[in-house]
Amino acid sequence: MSTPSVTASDRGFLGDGKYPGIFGWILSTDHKRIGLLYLYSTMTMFIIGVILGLLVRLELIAPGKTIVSADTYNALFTLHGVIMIFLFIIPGIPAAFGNLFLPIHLGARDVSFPRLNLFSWWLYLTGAILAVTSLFTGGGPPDTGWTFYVPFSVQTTTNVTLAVVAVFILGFSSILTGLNFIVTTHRLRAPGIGWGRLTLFVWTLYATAWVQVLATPILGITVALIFLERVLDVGLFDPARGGDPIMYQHLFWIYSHPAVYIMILPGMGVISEIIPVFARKHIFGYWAMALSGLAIAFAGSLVWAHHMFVSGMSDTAILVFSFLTFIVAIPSAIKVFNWVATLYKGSISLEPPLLYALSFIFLFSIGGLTGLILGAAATDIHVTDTDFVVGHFHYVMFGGTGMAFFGALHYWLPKVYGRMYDKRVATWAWGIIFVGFNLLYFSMMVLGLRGMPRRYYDYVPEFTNLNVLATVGSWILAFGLVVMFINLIRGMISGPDAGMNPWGGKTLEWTIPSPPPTENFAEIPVVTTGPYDYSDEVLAPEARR
Ligand code: HEM
Ligand SMILES: [Cu+2]
Repeated sequence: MSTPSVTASDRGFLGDGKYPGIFGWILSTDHKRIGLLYLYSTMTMFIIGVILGLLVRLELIAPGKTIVSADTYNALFTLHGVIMIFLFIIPGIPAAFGNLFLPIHLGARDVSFPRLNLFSWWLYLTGAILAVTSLFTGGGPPDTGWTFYVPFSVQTTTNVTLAVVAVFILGFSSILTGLNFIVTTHRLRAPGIGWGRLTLFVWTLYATAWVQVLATPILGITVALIFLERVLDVGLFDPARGGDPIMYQHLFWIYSHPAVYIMILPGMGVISEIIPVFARKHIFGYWAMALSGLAIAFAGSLVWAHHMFVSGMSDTAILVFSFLTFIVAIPSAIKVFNWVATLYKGSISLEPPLLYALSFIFLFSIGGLTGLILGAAATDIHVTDTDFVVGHFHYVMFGGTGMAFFGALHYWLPKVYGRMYDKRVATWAWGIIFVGFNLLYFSMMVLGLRGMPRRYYDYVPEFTNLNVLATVGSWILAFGLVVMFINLIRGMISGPDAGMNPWGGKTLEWTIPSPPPTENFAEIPVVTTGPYDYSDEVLAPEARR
């Protein structure tokens, strides 16, 4: 393969927009520019979310009032949750990195519907703006928790009405992106890319897209019902008028549990890209990896009521949902096993992307195993609505998807910008994040086991020590994040030339210049090997840099 060399002045898709200045971005239909729009917007939301999380933690450093009133506290954790879930973690990997790399992995020039793709971003932006507007308008920031449970969400005077409209719009953005990815994967694969040669990142995006398309409408309906209740007072969830509040919880979790897989599957895809590259080995069990993603998406759609073991359900229902929950652990464990098996006897280079991938495996496994404790009704009833749950889902969402997101930043940004960050600083930042993370969320899990309830403003003095530890952990974590971001931003602005293939990857993005040209490929590639074929490289360690 020829190696077109890239000069620093050749900015590829970053250089030539169709329109001048900012319009070349916000009106661009280039999947890479849209991917970057998503990246910038989801990162902004992440930073806002982190600040809110830090405030929640600061309030909890001591019993009683520390910095805010009880009502403000309720708003803080609600906004933290809403922003992190709907504006960061759900769109994060698929919309940002999926847009950037799905077409390239398929050997295509763009997604199937580029204008629809741009429209999805505009919907996202509209939803984000409305969500932020809901803080300052109506009765002020929503205080229901990100789950919007009835009856409180239809009674509170805070601006839930606007917040659910925002979520409704964000849902459409998610559905349209999903549709686009499904069609693109079916229709735009380059010659030679059969289903057995898709990258695992594409496989997980594909599985995710189906969940987005099938489950998100249910969320749309659910929040639309809250809107109806608040505006027209229909009584759908009011037992006195023949309604049912439990019905709301079913509707909410029929979407929101599968949404957990919308969050985690693309993260698993990222990890499956990183590990073979830095272990210099073919991924272990390609088909098991590809199909376990679909299995997770399918089985994960059947387990929603494990969030409702204490809400009032028949014993039979509890048993069935508990059993189904354990089933999901199987394909998840297959993935963990295969990653480890890929690393086994690999020629491992501990570069920053791999460090994040390793911490993903470790933290996601803790998240998954504590999930089993919550999936068993007997133990769940003991720890439900405690900080144990909060610790658990941060291990999965932040320790899992968040770490995958950071891994993706370190793996792919050199491709996107053509520049390299300082790897030593990146390694330090990773270490600081890892320590802070565990201090914060492990303390919260222990607190939960001891009975510290979730979403509580005040607590008994016995819980003080662990709460201080968790809050100090949040500062260490935040410090690590700042170092990581500054290092990445500096690297992308003024770092050294990264070259076409800094990691020695085998997937298609590493065969084109960095940054990629607007059309990706001068000629549509003809693919003759699988994406993780390292058989030719056993004797060429210099290719690793
Ligand atoms: C520095 C980063 C973070 C800190 C300090 C933090 C802290 C917290 C704390 C203390 C709570 C519990 C609030 C309470 O129950 O009283 C919480 C809840 C929550 N966090 Fe985080 N978190 C962080 C990052 C994240 C990330 C990355 C995500 C998503 C991937 C996330 C999603 C959530 C959700 C969904 C809730 C539940 C909100 C609710 O109960 O309605 N957090 N967070
Ligand atoms: Cu669930």
